[in-house]
Parts: sequence; C-alpha cells; structure tokens
Amino acid sequence: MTAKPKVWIARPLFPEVLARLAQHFDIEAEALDRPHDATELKQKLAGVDGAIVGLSDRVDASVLEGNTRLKVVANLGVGHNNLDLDALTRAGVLASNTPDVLNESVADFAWALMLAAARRIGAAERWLRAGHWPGSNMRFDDWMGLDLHGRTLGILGMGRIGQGVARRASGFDMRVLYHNRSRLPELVERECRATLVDKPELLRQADFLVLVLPFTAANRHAIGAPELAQMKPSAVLVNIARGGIVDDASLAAALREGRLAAAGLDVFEGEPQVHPDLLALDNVVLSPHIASASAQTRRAMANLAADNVIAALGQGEVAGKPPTPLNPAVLHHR
Ligand code: 8YV
Repeated sequence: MTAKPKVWIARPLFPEVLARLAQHFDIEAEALDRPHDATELKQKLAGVDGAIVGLSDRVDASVLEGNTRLKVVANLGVGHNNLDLDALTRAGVLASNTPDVLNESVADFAWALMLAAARRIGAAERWLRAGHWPGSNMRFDDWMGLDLHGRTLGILGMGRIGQGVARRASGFDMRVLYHNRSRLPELVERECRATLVDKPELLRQADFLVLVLPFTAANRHAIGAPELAQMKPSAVLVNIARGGIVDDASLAAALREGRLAAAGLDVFEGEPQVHPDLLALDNVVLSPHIASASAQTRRAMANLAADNVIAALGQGEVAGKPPTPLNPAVLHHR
C-alpha cells in the first residue's frame, strides 16, 4: 500500500473538516492558533505535500527554498498578502484562497461596525456595565449618535464584498458612491445603486466610508493624514479589509481631535497589537479581525481550503480541479 500524502494544518480546524482531510491524507493539525515564524514554517513545509495556513503565516521564497515536495498551500482567507504568489509559482506550488463564501458575512459585519460606531454602542455598553446608569440622571440629549438613513455611504474597493455592503444600503435609504480601479458593469451598478466617483470626491462626500481594498504595496496607507483631512469631520470610517491600508496613528489623531466623528475597525497595522492611541479613544469600535467569523462562513472557508488541498493532491472526486486557485498556471505545468 502506498503511503498517504502528508498535509500540515497550521491552525486548529473544525473536527469534521479534519475528518474529511484524514480520509485522504496523513494529517498533522496544530492544536493552538498561533503564528509560525519563517524557520518553523520552512521546517514544517519541507516534510509535507500540502498545507493549510492562516493569514499570519508568511509563505515566501525563503520559506520555500529547497522544498521539492510541497505541491499546495491553501490560505484560510480571501486576502492573500501573506503569500508570495510569484515564489509559490516558481516553486511549482499551487496556492488557493477562500473567495465568495465569506462575502455576505463580511458585508454584514461592515454594517455592524457602521451602526455600532455611529450609535456609540460600544461606549454605551461599557458605561452601562460599569454601573453608571442608576442615579446618573441620564439626560434627553445624552448618548446622541449619528443617523445612517438618508446619508451617503462611500465604498473604497468595489469587489464582491464591497458590492454586498452596497446592496444592503437600500434598506437604510442611503445614497451609495464607490471608487474602484475599474467601473463595474452597468447591471451591477444598478443592482448596487452605486455611482462611481474619483477618490477625492469619495473622501469629500462620504458620511460613512467603508474600506474593502486588497492589501497591496500600492494600497499601504491608502487612508493616511492627507486623505483623512479631506473627509467630513462628521464622517465615520470603517475598515474590514487589512490593517496597513489605514495609517492608524493618523486615524487616532483625527478621531481624538474631532476631525473625524468615529471609526469601526476590525483590522489593524501590526495586529494582534492595536495602536495604544486607538485603545485610548471612546469614539472607535474595535474588533479582533472577526468579520468572517459566523459559524456558517468559517465552516465554509475551512471546507473550501480542504477542497483545494484534496483536489490539488489528486484525491477525491474533484482531483486536479482545485475550486479556487490563485496561480492556476502551476496546474498546467504538472
Ligand atoms: C480571515 C480575512 O481569513 O478572508 C480574509 O482575508 O481577513 C478573514 O476572513 C479570518 O479572519 C481568519 O484569519
């Protein structure tokens, strides 16, 4: 009997997904959710045919150097700035991500942050839990926040998640503007009731600005001090994309000085560390990178990563046809 291919799973996954993988592979699954440094990644990947990795695992040329065994790396996320796709392609390693299955959950979460930031839900709950309500003689004009209805929603980055954010806006009776590398097809624009504008116009007009850009070198600090200066002081910024897209220090200064009303942030530069200036503010709602974390979506992401590994290693019904490859050229050269 030939030995099963070996697969390393860098983050704890659902037992049923591990069981699926174990039908085909000799699996080694990490029990703890922690990042792996280059030395450890290199050593782990050297001994396996496939791997499922998390966003904090950076797979680059140095990690792949000398590896002749590895055939597939499946990323547990749609964003893949932790993968060096050129290096993976040169090494003949297929890479995959988890697009689409998370679109609606992440779009939901953008709205959760918009509402929480605008209506001060985090700060209000902290105040209540601290026991301040009884005897506070809460005034009629206390805890006033901002309305969403009737305002302008700006979306920077209008891919599938951005479109999900836009579609939900009609329920809030909001006008939608977007900026994107390219214009959406007319039909999609109509469905989203969204109008393309240039970036300065988006910054000037948005009452709520939601960031849904991929993290690339060009998008680093796409929202920094100059961009924040163009926004309305009454505006709310929401980031559900990647931390480095926003200059967190400049954002904290704008929020502190009243140059921006509020923010809702799920991602941070240097996460899991969060800039101390942001932590010190009450007009920002912070969450620990959980926009895709609904029970249904996280299961779908894990299963999709597993599907890619199963197919890429020639197992199961979908052998050879990974559903969501990032560098499909690798398959043609096999
Ligand atoms: C993470 C994400 O994958 O898909 C992405 O790009 O950022 C998230 O869905 C998830 O938080 C696991 O780290």
